[in-house]
Amino acid sequence: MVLEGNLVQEFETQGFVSGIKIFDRGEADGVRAAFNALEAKEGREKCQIGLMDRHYDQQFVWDLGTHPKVLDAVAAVMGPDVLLLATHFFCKYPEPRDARQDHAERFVAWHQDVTYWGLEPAFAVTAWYAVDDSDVENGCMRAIPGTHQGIREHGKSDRKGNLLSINQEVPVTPAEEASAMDMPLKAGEMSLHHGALIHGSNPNRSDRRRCGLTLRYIPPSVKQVKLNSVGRKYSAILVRGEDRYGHFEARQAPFPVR
Ligand SMILES: O=C(O)CCC(=O)C(=O)O
Repeated sequence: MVLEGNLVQEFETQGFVSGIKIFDRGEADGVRAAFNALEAKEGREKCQIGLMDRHYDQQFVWDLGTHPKVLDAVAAVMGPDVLLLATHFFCKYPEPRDARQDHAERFVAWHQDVTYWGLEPAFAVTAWYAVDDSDVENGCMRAIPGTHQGIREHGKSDRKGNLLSINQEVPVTPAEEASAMDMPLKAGEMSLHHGALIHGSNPNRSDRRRCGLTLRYIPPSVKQVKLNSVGRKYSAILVRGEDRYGHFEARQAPFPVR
């Protein structure tokens, strides 16, 4: 059992759980080597936030998105029927030390994922898999516990360097800011967060890369009623259980499930 009962309860009250072990060191190194090869092909600039839905052409991404341990954990908090909606790498590289004045450190502003995804009901679960060790120094994921109970209006960040697609940011109170929790992970571990949870991440102030792969899941009862923030209609693949709704066009699995 990947997620014990108390962790399911933690997810329900906090909106996230962290430190779920998927792979041991050796297996995690294998995933990192596969990502390194992709990075060498695509270049660092693109790897920051430009690698979307690579489960359609990268077997290692597909293998992660359909890994039984990942899906057991997702199903524990979401229910037995699971669609893989999207995948997206978030890579923050060490910032130049001799930063010029106009250099803006890359960070991820506070936001709720489902705000701009056009889903109804606005619900999804993200598994954030650590390709690299991810800690406070290199800008691990952070979240404000218990903020997943409703959608708030977002504005634009007035800070340069926000990696989010349309520079969105949700205002939070000083008390909420003070209650934020870090989610450090070793490579091969993952966290799960609710699509309405307020989360983000600070700049990478280490000399190490911080790469995470987000795997986005929804139950088949969710439909897309509007295009997402980048004008895109999702396709979704059933990866666990049954789809009794058929809201998304059935799409073939790109690789066999291992
Ligand atoms: O990787 C990060 O720092 C942010 C990821 C994120 O915002 C997300 O999973 O929605």
